[in-house]
Amino acid sequence: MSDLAFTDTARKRLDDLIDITEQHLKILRFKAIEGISERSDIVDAMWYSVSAGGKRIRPVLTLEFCSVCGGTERQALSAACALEMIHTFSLIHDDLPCMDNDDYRRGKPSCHKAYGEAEALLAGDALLNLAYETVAADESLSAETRTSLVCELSRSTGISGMIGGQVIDTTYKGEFSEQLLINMYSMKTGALLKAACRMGCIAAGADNEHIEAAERYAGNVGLAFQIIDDILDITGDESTLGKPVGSDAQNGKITYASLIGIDAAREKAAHFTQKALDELCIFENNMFLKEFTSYLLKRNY
Ligand code: GRG
Repeated sequence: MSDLAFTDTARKRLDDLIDITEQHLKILRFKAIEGISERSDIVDAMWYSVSAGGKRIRPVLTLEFCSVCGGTERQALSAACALEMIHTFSLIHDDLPCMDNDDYRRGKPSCHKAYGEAEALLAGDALLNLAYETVAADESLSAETRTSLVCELSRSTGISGMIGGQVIDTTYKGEFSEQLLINMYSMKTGALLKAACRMGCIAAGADNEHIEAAERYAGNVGLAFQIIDDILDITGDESTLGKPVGSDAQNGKITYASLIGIDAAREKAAHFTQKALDELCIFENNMFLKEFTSYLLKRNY
């Protein structure tokens, strides 16, 4: 297993990519409220959650895959922000009383705690729609690229992606096997990460060989990421995580960590991380992606 340190150069690159994303999200916020005459609580609720922080992993991956495929940041920026909006939407809905019923997210009261349940539901819905609009209305991209990006977004969030995974998570009453957990994680967490990496490549005009390698990379990162998430839900520190720990056990959820034990789950996460790293060899200038991938495995938040 490679054990790359997160160097100052990689830290600086990560901070820059997060900054670029957050600056553009602010611009999109102002564009979104143009033409709305009344101040709306929904707009506040949407941006309360978007601007609450978060690791911005999906936009970072989109921007970086675009870069390693020879594209510019501008080419991937609307895709990156759209992904963060959809991700934030999924967190808002995931915290609702009818789902995980969590009171804290990203170190703040969850959206429904701050704004009410109906407002949180609608803020999530509005973010999903704004995400599609953001990509579809980006006139700096060709119509063909925009169509491909919107297809990636809708497929990854739909019934064969994030929603499908969440359906299994919330409704499956049978016994969870390791394979069923892997399938659920691939849909619930992996699908949006796959879209993030694929969309970066597509925005840069990359060929199928690179798009498919990015997808395999993301599939493995998604599994490692969700397994680490499970472990942190048992061993993590609430103030560092910015959300409650023990939520899975409280909701009676079987996770990879509870099924096979924390140490074995850590080994699995390392195994999937190595598989992800192996997929990066066909990309030039992949040093940041390699360091970032290893950094995700060691995260404590
Ligand atoms: C979004 C179309 C759509 C439907 C919603 C509620 C739901 C259906 C899906 C839930 C998906 C979900 C919450 C998956 C968990 C993924 C995960 C590990 C989230 C945490 O991601 P981080 O750690 O969060 O990147 P931050 O806060 O850092 O951005």
